[in-house]
Amino acid sequence: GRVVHLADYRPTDFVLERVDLTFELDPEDTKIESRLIFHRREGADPQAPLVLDGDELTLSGLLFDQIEMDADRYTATASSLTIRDLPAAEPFEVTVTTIINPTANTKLMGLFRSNGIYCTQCEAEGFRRITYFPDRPDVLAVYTVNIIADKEANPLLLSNGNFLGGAGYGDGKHFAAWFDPHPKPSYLFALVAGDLGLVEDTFTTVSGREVALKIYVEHGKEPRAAYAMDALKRSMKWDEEVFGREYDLDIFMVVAVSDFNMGAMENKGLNIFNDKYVLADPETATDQDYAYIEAIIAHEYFHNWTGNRITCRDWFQLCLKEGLTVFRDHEFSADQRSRAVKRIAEVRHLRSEQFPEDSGPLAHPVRPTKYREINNFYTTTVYEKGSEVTRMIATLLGRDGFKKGMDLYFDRHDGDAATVEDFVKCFEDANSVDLAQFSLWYNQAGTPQVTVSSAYDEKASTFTLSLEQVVAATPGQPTKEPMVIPLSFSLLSDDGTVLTPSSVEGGKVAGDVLQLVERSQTFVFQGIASRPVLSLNRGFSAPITLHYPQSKDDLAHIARHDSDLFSRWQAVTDLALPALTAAARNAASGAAVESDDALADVVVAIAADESLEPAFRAQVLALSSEADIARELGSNNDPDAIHAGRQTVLASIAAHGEQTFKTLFDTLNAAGSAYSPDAAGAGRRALRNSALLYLTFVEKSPARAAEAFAKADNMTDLSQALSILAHQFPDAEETRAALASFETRFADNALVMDKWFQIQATIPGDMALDRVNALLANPHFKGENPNRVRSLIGSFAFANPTGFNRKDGAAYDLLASQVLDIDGRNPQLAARLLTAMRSWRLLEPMRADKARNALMRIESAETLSVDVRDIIERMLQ
Ligand code: B3K
Ligand code: ZN
Repeated sequence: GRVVHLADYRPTDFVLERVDLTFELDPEDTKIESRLIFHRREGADPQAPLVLDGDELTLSGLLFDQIEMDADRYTATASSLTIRDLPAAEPFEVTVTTIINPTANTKLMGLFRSNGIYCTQCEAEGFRRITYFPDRPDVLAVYTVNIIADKEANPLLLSNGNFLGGAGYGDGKHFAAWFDPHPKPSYLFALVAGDLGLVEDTFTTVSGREVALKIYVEHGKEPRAAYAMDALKRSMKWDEEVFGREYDLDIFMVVAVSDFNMGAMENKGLNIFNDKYVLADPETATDQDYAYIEAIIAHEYFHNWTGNRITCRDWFQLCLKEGLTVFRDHEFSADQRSRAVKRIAEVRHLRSEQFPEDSGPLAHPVRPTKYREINNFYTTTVYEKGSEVTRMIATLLGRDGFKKGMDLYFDRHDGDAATVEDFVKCFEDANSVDLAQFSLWYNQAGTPQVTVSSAYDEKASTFTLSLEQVVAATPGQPTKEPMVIPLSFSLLSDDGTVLTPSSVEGGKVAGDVLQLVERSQTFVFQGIASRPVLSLNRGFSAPITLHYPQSKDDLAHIARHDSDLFSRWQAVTDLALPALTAAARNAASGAAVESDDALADVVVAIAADESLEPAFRAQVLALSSEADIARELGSNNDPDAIHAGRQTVLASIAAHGEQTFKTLFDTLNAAGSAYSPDAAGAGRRALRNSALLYLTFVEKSPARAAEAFAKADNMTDLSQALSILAHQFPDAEETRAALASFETRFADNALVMDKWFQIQATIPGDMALDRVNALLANPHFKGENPNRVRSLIGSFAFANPTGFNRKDGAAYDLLASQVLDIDGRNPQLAARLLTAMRSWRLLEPMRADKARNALMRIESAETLSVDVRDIIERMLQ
């Protein structure tokens, strides 16, 4: 539990040349023999000992150059192995033997078993749970892996790289050998053994090499891997075409397992996936599931270059691979689907997850400077804000400038363990620019607040824009420097055409992007013949909060005319937010909520506009979430009032647009046409299901949703109908019947049962806690399966604002008890669940008080993992 500081980085004293691992697999007694060849780094202290990392290990053998090592030359503890009196220059070999119990490994880090399958998770520091090793990302070596196991139980023996060969032994065992020619850090090591079904295909790379593609899933589930395979081939092609990156081994494997702490892992040549992000067919997966599978298959594949070929020098540089790779998967999905709708979804996610993190007790820079537990830094700030920072580089340098920088990065750093500075320098060198001030985005936490005012001078034909930026204090960073904020803009005339200024003074403007670089700055646009309507931060060019008081008319003008669909969506959102916050305030004070016809007009008109893609219209109809409204209100939040106010606004839009919603529901009825998971089909289903939701507000009856549930021929429609029933009519007989039929039909499908738990855990209101308690006792609930825990406890805490924030604080107590219980077996999962309460200080005082009590109960527990201790202490600071 020591704090690690970026400033303390130094290279290892010893260079690791090669690694030879032999695994003798056994469910409870797996023996690992690890032969490591080292030499002392030139210039290193000739007396320095070799210190290897361990975690819950016991040493059962140690050889030096194949001879048993003298006991006085080494010290072994559970967490380290220190070897002294080592040669000053010549290479030497250390052979370490450990014995571990994969079945007892409930942390799901290192080597563990999932449904009888042996598998590994080594990022960030799981390899040290297998054997003593220099377990840090800047130690790169070439690995040979031998796996020995019972043949009948484990016909499949997999590791990284290319298959060397295998053979049977007389005693029912067999072995396989793998060699990975690409030097890699230990966090990219993987091993899988067991009995799995296989889906095979091939991909021919741009230079004509044939790559074998293999996806391993549980027997019987092979047909559900077809979409993942398709997504993989599209990813490989896209990376060649867009980033010029070709795959570099003869084989690429994906293994799907059911017990996994995260989404997936990019191990070299052997990706291991949470099966949630591999398995899909129309009957069991929603359109959202398909979109996630496409994005995550792509993300892990793209890591082969951004993460594996070029890795991180230390874990502070995590965004170097994660932010960049998220940017790459976002661009991939944008190219495969609707770019605008994808961007809207990204921004929604950023605002609802990253903005709260960035303004709360867990705020940290995209590149942190210290950590106690690195697993707690796989955050939305490192991933999603990291991606936004990469996107801003692309916006500032333009498409060609960005490409030049990326090409230089791949060229210059292939095979390296690199830093954020290395990355930024490539863009500077390739474009002859200075990105020093821009780099503050990596180092300063907090979401910049940009306040804007504007004035038009008709006589002078000038439009004046004044901008001011402020970044609030965050933990450890009381004061901030001004950042480089690239703002894409458009000046719209009365008829919606774009006005082009003859010149601009006051700062740098390149094309349609202006750069705010000072604390406050005024831009004057010359030659503007009529009063323009300014559309600012188009496409969400900068991850900021914009305060620009625009009239309803101006927002409606943008919503009608901007050529950027994202900005049109943003304008509608800006129109709707004041209505939603007013409704929440009124609900809190008991005042009647007035309906806003102007807003309803705009929303319904967009819903009915056939010239717009259905997915976009569905995004508009979704309105801001309760969490968005809470953020807008700031502090002293009453989740019940926010919920009640939002329901009223939905009802008034529903009443206003009843005919439109009926037409949409009837005409978008896809029954009869075969289901296809493509973006267009998904968009139609999304729009139809939004129409269904609005209609239930008008009809105040579960009948239509119950009928939709009965007629649904795919999981998207089925689960949407079930959600509407459960969330709008929790006590109806139709809801009880639908939940029961869903349970009976899908009892054997864990991923679908996760949806059953999730839908019920997110039913709003005071009964939610009792429901969650009953579900915890349901025989389908499996506390050792992370997906199931997230679908019940995670959904309740993260996505049920009224139910979780009940006034008596009992739900906070439930979460506290669950966190403590889960912490005993799976600290990473426990720490992640706990972050659901990171915004507790923004609640109204009574609730905040109850939340603090629950958090203090966790803090005072006798034994806590480092993971949970780190989070709880930062949350209470
Ligand atoms: N790199 C992994 C995440 C590892 C998380 C370790 N706690 C998956 C990914 O980002 O692609
Ligand atoms: Zn990643």
